[in-house]
Amino acid sequence: MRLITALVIAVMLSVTFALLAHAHEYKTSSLRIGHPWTRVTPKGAAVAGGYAEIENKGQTADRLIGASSEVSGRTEIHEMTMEGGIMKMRALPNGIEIPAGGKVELAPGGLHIMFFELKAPLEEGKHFKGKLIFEKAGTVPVEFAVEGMGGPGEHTGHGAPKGH
Ligand SMILES: [Cu+2]
Repeated sequence: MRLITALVIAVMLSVTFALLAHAHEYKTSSLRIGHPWTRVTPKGAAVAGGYAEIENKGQTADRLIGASSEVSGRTEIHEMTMEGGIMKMRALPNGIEIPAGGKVELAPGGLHIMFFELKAPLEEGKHFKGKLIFEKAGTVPVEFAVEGMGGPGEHTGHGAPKGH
C-alpha cells in the first residue's frame, strides 16, 4: 500500500516537472519568450534548429537580431520556405521583426534559430543555455529544452555551414 502511494506520488511529481519544463518562458519589460526548444540530433549532426514563441507586448516593434548558445560554435537566424516544392533555407542577416502587440512563432518549417558547429549531440530531456539578442530589449538569457524527434527532420542534408 505504502509502495503504491509512493509510486503514485513519484508519477505525479514527474508529470508536474514535465509540465513545468514545457511551460518555461522568459520576460523582459516588453517581450515574452515562450518555450525555447530544439530537437534531439542524430550522432554526428553538426546543426540543429531552435524554436520559440516571441510576443511583443510593447508599443514599439522590436527585432530579433542574433542568438548564441553554449552548444554551438555559431548561431544564425534563418527562414525556411517552400519554393517550387523544394524546402529552401536562408539566413536572415537583418533578423526577424517582432511587431508591437504581435507574436512571432519560430517553428520547424518556418522561421528558426540555427545552431552550427554543435559541440556534442543534443540529448532528449536535456537543456542548454542560450541567448537571444534583440535590437531594443537587448540580450535575453534563455534555456532551450531538447525534445524528442517528431515530424519530419527538416534539417536533413543541411550540413553546409554557408550558402544553403
Ligand atoms: Cu536553418
